[in-house]
Order: sequence, then C-alpha cells, then structure tokens
Amino acid sequence: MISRLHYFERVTSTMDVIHQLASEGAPAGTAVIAGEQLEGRGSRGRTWHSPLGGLWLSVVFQPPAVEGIEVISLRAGLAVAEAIQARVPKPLQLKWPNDLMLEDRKVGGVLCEARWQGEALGWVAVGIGMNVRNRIPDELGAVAISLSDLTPDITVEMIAAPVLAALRGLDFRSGRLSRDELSQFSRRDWLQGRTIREPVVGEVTGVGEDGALLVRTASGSNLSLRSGTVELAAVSQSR
Ligand code: BT5
Repeated sequence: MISRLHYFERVTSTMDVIHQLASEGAPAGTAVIAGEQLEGRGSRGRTWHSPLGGLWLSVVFQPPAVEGIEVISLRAGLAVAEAIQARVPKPLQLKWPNDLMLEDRKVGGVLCEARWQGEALGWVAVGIGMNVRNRIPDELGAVAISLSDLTPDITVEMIAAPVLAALRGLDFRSGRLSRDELSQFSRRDWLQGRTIREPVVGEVTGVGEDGALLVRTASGSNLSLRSGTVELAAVSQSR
C-alpha cells in the first residue's frame, strides 16, 4: 500500500517535501507532517516560526483548475476551524486572507502554493501551521497565541487527525464559495465590521464568493480586494 502520510522529525518546510513528493507522482491527499521546520514559510517570503510542539502539515491536491486559489485558502481555513472548534473553548475566527485567530491573536495560518507543468496546473499544495503547545517567539508574544494557552492539555496528536481529515475532505469542484460556506465564514469573520487603513481605507463588510475581501470606503463605494495584507486603522492590531 502506498503510504499517504509522511512524518519527519525535522524538515526545511513541509511545503518543500510535499512539492518533491508531488513531482514524483504522489497522489492527491498525500500529506506531510513535521515535528519541526527549520525554514517554515508564510506568504510573500515571510517566515513562519515552527518549533517543536506545533502542527506543521502540508497536503497535495489536484484541483480541476487554478481559478480560485484564494477560495482554496479560505475554504481550508474554514474547514480547519470547524474541525477543531470542539477542542477550543473560545471561537476560532478567520482573518482574510489566511489567518486563524483566537482571542484576537494569530493561532495559525494557511499557505497555498500552485505548481505548473508547462501550461497546465500540476498540483496545489495546502500548508497549515497551527500553534498547539510550541513556544511563541518573544517578538510575536503580543500578536500570536497557542491553543494550549486556552486548552492546557491539548496535544498535536489530538488535532492532527481531524485537521488532516478536514483538509482531505475539501471539495474543489467549485472555484467559488457556496452560500453555506459564505455564511459559515461570516460567523467566523474576524475582520467584518472593522475599519482598515491598508491597502485601502474603509470598513470591511465581508468576503465575496470569489474569495475577495469586500470593503466599503468612506465615500460609500464598495471595493473588492483580491490579494494583499490588511492593516487595521487601530494601531494595536496590524500584521
Ligand atoms: C501564514 O502566512 O500565515 C501561513 C503560514 C503557513 C505555515 C505552514 S506550516 C506548514 C507549511 N509549511 C510551511 O513552510 N508553511 C506552511 P502569513 O499570513 O504570511 O503570516 C506570516 C506572519 O505570521 C509572519 O510574518 C509573522 O508575523 C507571523 N508568524 C510567524 N510565525 C508565527 C507563528 N508560529 N504563530 C503566529 N504568527 C506567526
């Protein structure tokens, strides 16, 4: 039988390993978990701190088309939040485009990377990082949190299986968020109703079915942001 879950004590990044496996023909659903990542990454070249004690996981998929990679990221975050909510005493919220929030601090993040084979989409790797009981670096102490801060007994083993099952169960047939997904997202939407100052000034009204962030500006126009990093108008909450 082909082993579809690979565990490593230490890797550069589970994304590197999953891309390597996919390039060797690993089927959709193949997953990599690492105890520790030495070069864990976020989006746009940012660093993702990944010491021992967190869940560092990547899964490969072969979606029919790449349209809606933003949607894949939101869908993955939503599925993960729903899968582990029962183990966390406070709401897990989602901050567009890819953050998982707990008590107004970042507890996890999603990273999607597509790889092409010539003109065609080869595969999409979805990575999820979740602080479970790992140490948070001092410089992130005010903005990051671990699940164990609220659930002292929680372990990576307790959440790895539900998170993996949720990701493997993702349905890629639609490149658009369904009405149900939108209302689920809205219930967990951390940005909704908040005023942002970057990349535009306005109030966040939600996300659209294409995964874009919806913002109403002071002049009353409605904007749709496809990508970018959001900064709140309040000084204390930016990333
Ligand atoms: C993310 O990026 O939030 C996506 C993180 C994805 C990590 C997973 S782990 C498994 C797989 N393998 C990888 O190498 N990556 C994926 P972004 O939105 O760009 O956020 C990055 C920012 O989050 C950094 O610039 C820091 O400010 C902050 N950060 C870094 N490490 C953190 C941590 N452990 N907890 C909370 N915040 C962190």
